[in-house]
Amino acid sequence: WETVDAFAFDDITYHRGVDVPAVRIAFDRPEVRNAFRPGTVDELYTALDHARKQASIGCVLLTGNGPSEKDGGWAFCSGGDQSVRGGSGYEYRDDDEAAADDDPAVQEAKAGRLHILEVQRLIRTMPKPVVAVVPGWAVGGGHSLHVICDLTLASDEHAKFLQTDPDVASFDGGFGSAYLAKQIGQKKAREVFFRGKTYSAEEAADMGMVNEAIAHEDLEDVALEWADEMTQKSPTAMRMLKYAFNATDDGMMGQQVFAGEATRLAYMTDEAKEGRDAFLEGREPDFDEFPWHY
Ligand code: 1HA
Repeated sequence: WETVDAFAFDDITYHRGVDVPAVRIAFDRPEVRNAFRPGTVDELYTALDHARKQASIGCVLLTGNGPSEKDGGWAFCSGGDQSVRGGSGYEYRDDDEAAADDDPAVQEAKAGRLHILEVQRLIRTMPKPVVAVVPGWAVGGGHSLHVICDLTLASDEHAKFLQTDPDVASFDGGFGSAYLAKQIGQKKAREVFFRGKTYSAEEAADMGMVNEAIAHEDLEDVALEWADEMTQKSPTAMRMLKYAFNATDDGMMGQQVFAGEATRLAYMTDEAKEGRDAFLEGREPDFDEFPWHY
């Protein structure tokens, strides 16, 4: 990996593969089990959006750095940082970088943040696979993040999957719960939230929310191998497949995202060029040479 120099992040790290056209984005707050505060979410969004826009990048690995220097614990992400949870969401406090915003109106709008949901939507709609690489705890909003990723690989030794949302009076009523039910079934998804039991990587794989449990020391290498495989495939086919998998669960937005790519493909045809050229040349379009395919 090499560092992506364009950014100076505090709460995450961002690397680009040297041999594989993938990026590695990692939560970097291991002392709090990689909990996210508003600035963490801002940085995560920036890095994901940057990765989304790189034509040379075909895969994103999302993970958590560790272990904690305090107690050796590993984490993917433990969800929202409860120490900065205010009356209506998570708040910029102390040294949280993104607090620096002079416009009072914007400051007010940013008072209580739940914008990890914007990150979820970005992961969902970015035209390349995002793999959750889970080296330890995936808890609360961190659990929901792994759920929304296209694939999940987890450490067979340290990964633990836990939903604490109702313990801390929070609830992800979108992808974190309802989409989880599509992955593991209604009974199991309700158990995950209603009981708050901790599941191992093996159990999570058996349930269908983890693709594979991997030996801890091999986790990142295997993730890179999967990225290597996926990035050798046709970018257009991969993009269309991701959006096809999403479409039935994403309503009109799912149709819009899928159809947008169909439009892009249609724009590449001579038929579309004739439509454009006729307008620009101020004449009627002539589509006679283009058959009504069936
Ligand atoms: O549900 C949502 C949302 C829903 C809709 C829209 C937006 C949402 C945004 C966020 C969320 C949520 O994420 S709600 C759920 C919030 N997260 C939690 O309830 C998890 C809280 N943490 C734990 O349950 C445990 O810490 C753990 C299972 C992750 C790990 O346990 P372990 O290994 O026993 O470690 P522990 O000693 O508890 O934690 C190590 C340190 O990390 C502690 O700090 P220390 O005593 O060393 O100073 C602990 O306080 C800190 N820490 C862990 N998780 C968090 C945290 N600090 C702040 N926030 C955390 N989430």
